Order: sequence, then structure tokens, then C-alpha cells
Amino acid sequence: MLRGSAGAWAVLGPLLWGCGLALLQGGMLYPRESRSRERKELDGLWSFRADFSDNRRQGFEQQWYRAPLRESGPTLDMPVPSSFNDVGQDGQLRSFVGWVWYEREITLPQRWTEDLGTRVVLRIGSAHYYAIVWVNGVHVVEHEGGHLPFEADISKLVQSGPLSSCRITIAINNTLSPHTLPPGTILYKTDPSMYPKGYFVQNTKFDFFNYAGLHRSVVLYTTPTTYIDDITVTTDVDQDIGLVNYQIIIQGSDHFQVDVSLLDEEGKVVAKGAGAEGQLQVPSAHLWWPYLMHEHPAYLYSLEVKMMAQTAVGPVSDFYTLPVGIRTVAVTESQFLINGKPFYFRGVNKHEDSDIRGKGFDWPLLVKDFNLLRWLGANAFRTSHYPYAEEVLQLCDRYGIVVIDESPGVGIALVESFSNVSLQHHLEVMEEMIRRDKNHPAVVMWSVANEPASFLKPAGYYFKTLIAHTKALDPSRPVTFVTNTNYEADLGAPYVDVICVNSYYSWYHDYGHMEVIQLQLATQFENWYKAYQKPMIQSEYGADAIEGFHEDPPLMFSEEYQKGLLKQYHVVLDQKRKEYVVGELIWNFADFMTNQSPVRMIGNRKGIFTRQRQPKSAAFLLRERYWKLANETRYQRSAVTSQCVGSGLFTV
Ligand code: GCB
Repeated sequence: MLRGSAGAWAVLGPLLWGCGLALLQGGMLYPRESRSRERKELDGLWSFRADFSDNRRQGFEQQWYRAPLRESGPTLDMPVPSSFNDVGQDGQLRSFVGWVWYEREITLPQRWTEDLGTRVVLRIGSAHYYAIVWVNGVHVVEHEGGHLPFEADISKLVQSGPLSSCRITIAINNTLSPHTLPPGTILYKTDPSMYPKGYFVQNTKFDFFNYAGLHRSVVLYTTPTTYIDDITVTTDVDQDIGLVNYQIIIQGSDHFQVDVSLLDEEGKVVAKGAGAEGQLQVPSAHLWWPYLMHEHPAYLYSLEVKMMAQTAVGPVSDFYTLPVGIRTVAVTESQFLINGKPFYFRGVNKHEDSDIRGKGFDWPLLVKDFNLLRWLGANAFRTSHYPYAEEVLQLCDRYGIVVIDESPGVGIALVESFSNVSLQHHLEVMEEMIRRDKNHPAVVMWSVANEPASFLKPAGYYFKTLIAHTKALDPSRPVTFVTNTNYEADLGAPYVDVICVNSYYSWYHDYGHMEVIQLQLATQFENWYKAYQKPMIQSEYGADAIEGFHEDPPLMFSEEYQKGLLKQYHVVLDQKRKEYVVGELIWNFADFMTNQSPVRMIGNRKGIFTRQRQPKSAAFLLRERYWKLANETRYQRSAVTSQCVGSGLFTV
């Protein structure tokens, strides 16, 4: 029996989210150290317990947050950041649905607990999906959504007595409902001849494993009590003058002074400004260019913000430095322009996914992935199907890898998931996402969803509202969603700036018949373009291949078939990119974990790299193609770089 979401929540715990839409209060600047700010990372081992009680509510009934977790029962050591699913040997924990509890006790520097002019903030980078947080047993914050950060000012709690330590407890529930993003349903199986009492499973309409836990770092950081709360930067170019518009929000006092300086990569001040809002002009500006589009891509300036205020405890200063890339983005009927030049997305779709860690952030993995992207000659990726860690976007800024930043709006398939409750949550998620990612030059477009059932009647209003809201929040970037709906039936497509289409010709139908791909793909492009006259991106295409499986003539699941299928797509892409196709993103960069099913052989195998990041034959094919494309469109070709392509090296 399929129970409604209310039933599922009642069983799985007290989830208390409201649904009123209000513009988000406060900024979400990345916690950086500065002369006025300290940062303490809480990565490492946390105490952990999954609440296996029938109603999953024992933790709340017994108030596990009141005392150290070890006092209410046995605990496990759990690494953070990491998903909890794959680190143990317990199959039940791997597929656990409900509340899990994390706890960490930490010692705080004396100054943090004694200096009342210091603000202490607890920031959680990602807790999938719903989180409730207590500090020393006191409830401090709740958050819905597994891919965006949230924080709580805990100064009062840690400065209220002779405390040197603090205990952080985080309860996390990975249950998805038709109104969560992504959506899901709890299915109760009630046939007593087949299932034990109370048996349920969680169903989803997306194709990746619903990993859960503390996926990104938990940090404590400090600011003065009057502080720089948010910075918004947009850029423009007038002839060779770079224009940097900035807006700074200060909290804690109305009497402050703000000074800003823009420094180039050599540390030389190139522009100065005063006041919380203004425009800096940079003559002969170095623009931020994508990888391989310029001999010096990804040029980053530093915006140094200094705030001084008079407060009751005396003068206070706060400092924050933001990397700034000066670039423009624009869309015409058939082109995507960066700095006024046509840009072609040669790229991949990714997942945050790896062995053991699941969706847990990992620096070595990240650096490996960027080395592979640059080895491929890729210049772009989509954060399919949710916002990635901030550190990922920071590397994109630094290396010139262009990003289509996607919300967790994946698997929106039920009519219920187009309701006003769902829409309001989706609007809030876009606010959180833009608040976090708005200042990254690498982010050139927002994607509000992937493959929603955009043919359903309510989809028209849903996407009209969602896209209008996204554009109102950020008028500087185009907005899209990724569709696999027929061009005639799609009710959301009229509102996007770029048409992004996924198709799997000769994979999910016409199995084995690669000979039909060219015709079907050309028809797809032509139909869409005729209907909309908007630039198009082939936002997914691909085939599963098990590394080491070889079949010639090619058979499905062999490396030869994957390669052969891609080649057929490339023929048409090469024709249409001369007209209005502005990009191609392979599905997928690497193999990744999914739910178990007869059509998934230990996950989705459409990676051109294995899950361990080793290349399949298709990776070499794509590499050859991407470097060739890069050379065709190279802003300024240099002999060194073309030599490097041949020798397997590359310049950055
Ligand atoms: C899609 C989805 C992606 C899947 C992929 C596949 O259209 O957007 O999430 O993993 O197809 O391999 O089926």
C-alpha cells in the first residue's frame, strides 16, 4: 500500500518544515580565515548511531541529544565527511531509512568562549536530507535539503559559562517525500505472507543511490560581532575596462565603514572603493576565460573587503577576501557567449560519488577528477543532479572549468511534486543555491531541474514561476532545466534560455541499432530548434560499458559499443554545432552507484572512467575529440599546447 507523505513522516519522525516563501535572511559566505576570522574544521571521527526502532523515533523519545550519545546506547565511529552507507559491513545500515545520530565533542579555544566580541558560528556543509542540530543539548537549527550549507550562531551557548568544550549533536533523516528535492515515496508492503510487520521501502525516480550522512565538512568559524555577512559581485566589460559591481551586507551595527580593494594576481591593487555598494573599474582588465579558450584562462582578482565599526565594546574590524573573475555571459538565438565569444560546452556530467565515501567530500578524489577533466580537454560540466561542494566550484574558478549549476530537482515525476508545497520549497532551494554560488565566475547557467515530468499539466505554471524567480534572484545568468520530454509536449521549455535535451538513442530503445542514431538525433535537434529558436545543448547521451568487456562487432555493454555509440552522436553534433548546438555533455564522467536493479550492474556503468577513475576506451575517444574541438576554437593557439596534446601532457 502506498501511503501519502503525511503517513510516512508521522512514522519516521517529527519533521517540522514550514512552507511560507520568504527571501532568505543572511548570507552564506564560504568560511575563510582572515585577520579577523578563525576556522576550526571538525572533520574526523564522530560518534554515530542509526535509530533502528520500529518508528525510528526512539532518539527523540529518549532525547539522545541531552547527554553524550554513548550514554544512551552503543555507538559506532563514523568518518566525516562521508556517507554512512558504505563504510561498514552491515547491510541494514547500508540501506537504512530514517534518523541517524551524529555527535562530536570539541574543545574550544579560550578566546572564543571568553571574548564577547567574538561571534562563533557552526556551519554544516551538507547533511542529507533533513537535519536537526543541538549544541550542549540545546536545539540550535534545523535544515531541509541535503546539498546546501546551513549555519547557526552559537556564541551565546558557548559563552554563557565556564565552558571549554561543546557537544554537537546532529540528527539526520534521509526519508524523501513527494515534496522533498529530490522527491521520493515511502512504500509500505503490508502483505503478511510476504513481508514482516511494518515493512517499508523508499522509492525514488532518480538514478543514483540516496547516500546520506554528513557529506561535507562541519566547521566552526568566528567573526567579530559586527561582521561582513554577504557580498554580491557581478561583472561586466566595457571595451577593455572590467566593471566589478559589488554589494556588501553588514550585520551587527548600523554604523560602519566599508573599504574595498581589488588586487590582481601579482597582489597589486588595481581598483579601490568605499561604501557598501559600488562599481570598481579595471582598465585593461584580464578577463576570466574558460580552459583552453585563452592562453591565460581563469584569471582571478581578489576583492579585499574591510569593514570597520564602532561598537559598545570599542572599534571592530572584519576582513574577507573573495576571488573575482571578470567575465560576461550572454545567449543569442543560436549561441552561448562568454566575453562576447561563442562558447561550446565540451564536457561531462558528474556525480559526487566514489567507493566507500559515497557522496563524502574527498580532496584526493577532487584533484584527480580535475586532472582527468583537463586531460580530456573538457571545459565544462553540469552538477548533475544537485549542487556540489563549494570547493568543487572554487577549483572550477581556478582552472576555468565552466559549470551549469543544477538544483536537486531530479526525479520530479508525480503530480503531487508539482504542487504549491513542492514549488515553494523549490523556490527556497534556488534561493539557497544562488546565495551560495552567485559569486563563482565558473557558474554560467542555473539548471532548475533534470528530466521532470514537464508534460504534466501543472508543469507549465511550475516552471514559469520557478524560472522567473531564479531570474529575479540572479538576472546575470541564463536559466535552463534539462528535459527528456518530447518537444511538442514540454510545458516548461518556453521559459528556458537554452534548451538542454537528454537522449539515449540505441540504448533505452532500438537496442543494438546504432545505425538509427544519426537520423533520430538530427530529428531531435531540428524539431526543437524549429519550435524554439534557442541554442541547444545535448545535456546527456551515453551507453553503459563494463571495463574490460570487448566485443567486435560491438555488443551492448562492451567498450566498443560505448565508443561506437558516441561516435554516431558526434557525427550529428559536428553538423549541428555549426548552427545552434552549443554543447555536448557525456553521461557520465565516471561510473556511479545506484539502487539495486536488474538493469544496473553494481551501479550505472555509463562512465567513460570507472568509479575508480580509470579510463575506458571511450575516454580516449572523447579526449581526442575535445582537444580537436579546443584547437578549432582556440582563442590563441600556441605551438606548445598542441605539442602537449600529442605527448599526453597539457598546460593549465
Ligand atoms: C538520465 C538521467 C540520469 C541517468 C541516465 C541513465 O536520463 O538524467 O540521471 O543516470 O539517464 O543512465 O539512465
